[in-house]
Amino acid sequence: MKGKALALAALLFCCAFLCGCEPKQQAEEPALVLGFSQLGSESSFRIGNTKDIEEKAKTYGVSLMMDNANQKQENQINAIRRFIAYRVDVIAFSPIVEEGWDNVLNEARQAGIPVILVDRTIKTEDESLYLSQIGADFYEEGVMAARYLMRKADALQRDTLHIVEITGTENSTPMKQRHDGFWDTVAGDPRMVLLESVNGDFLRSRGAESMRYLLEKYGDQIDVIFSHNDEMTMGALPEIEQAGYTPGRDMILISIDAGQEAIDILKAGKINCIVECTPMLGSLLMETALNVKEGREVERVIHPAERVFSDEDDLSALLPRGY
Ligand code: GYE
Repeated sequence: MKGKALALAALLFCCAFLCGCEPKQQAEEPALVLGFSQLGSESSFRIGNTKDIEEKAKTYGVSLMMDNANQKQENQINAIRRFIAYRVDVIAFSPIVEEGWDNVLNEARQAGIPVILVDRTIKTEDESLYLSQIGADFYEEGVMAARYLMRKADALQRDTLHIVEITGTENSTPMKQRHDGFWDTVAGDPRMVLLESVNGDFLRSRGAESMRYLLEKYGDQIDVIFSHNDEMTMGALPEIEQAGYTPGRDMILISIDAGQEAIDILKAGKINCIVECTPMLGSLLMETALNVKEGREVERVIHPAERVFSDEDDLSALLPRGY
């Protein structure tokens, strides 16, 4: 026993000695320092997007400075200024609204720091203020939602469908483009009649409020609810049920994002169609930022592939959504 203990002690001593003699491992230099201003945490899309960017930064050896602006443009501008002061290699941000970025982006340019837009885009006189936009084709999402509704109208043999729309954040890219894509597509179809479009700011609470207002005003005139994201749809659902209607049957619900919670409700028959908007943009962002740092050309607009999930599909084998 004593012999064994001695042998073990000797072994431990040797190990400690050998480790001590080994050159200390240098802390690895990050591949790049990336400042990212996230716009907030308003939805499962946003939370999934933040998580994916954090995870992919680790995978790609990128040192990430992440700031959450809590739904305020002013906070995003301050974060971008901090990234400039810190002299990060690349700045990325998800602009909450489209306008009002030129000053701060000019400051980034003067400091020689390249900028990438994630998810949403901006309006600017000077397109060279950012190198690339990585995000969904929101116009196409609106088109896909409208095409589903036209197929549904055919299937139900309806002459008229009265539609209410609950839109996302005013002046944000997804709000504008989803609206345009949808209404441009149904424009030539006389069955599609807009009752009213209200703003729900992409929030569950505002989705509920909007739905209450619409139900009080239009009641059973409402045939279709086109909601610009899952969060607002899920806010609207209990209101519809409390008003005595069966969502998915008495009223057609169309949503966007396709996070797990909404997909489960679609499978249960209370949502009819969800257009995918994937928040998994982390890998594309890391690859683009690394290319930018190396001075390689990058694509101006990068859209992830997206699809539609609806009551037309068999979704039993669908993999977990991850957000
Ligand atoms: O659809 C919504 C989120 O900008 C695409 O923002 C994104 C939208 C997404 O809050 O849920």
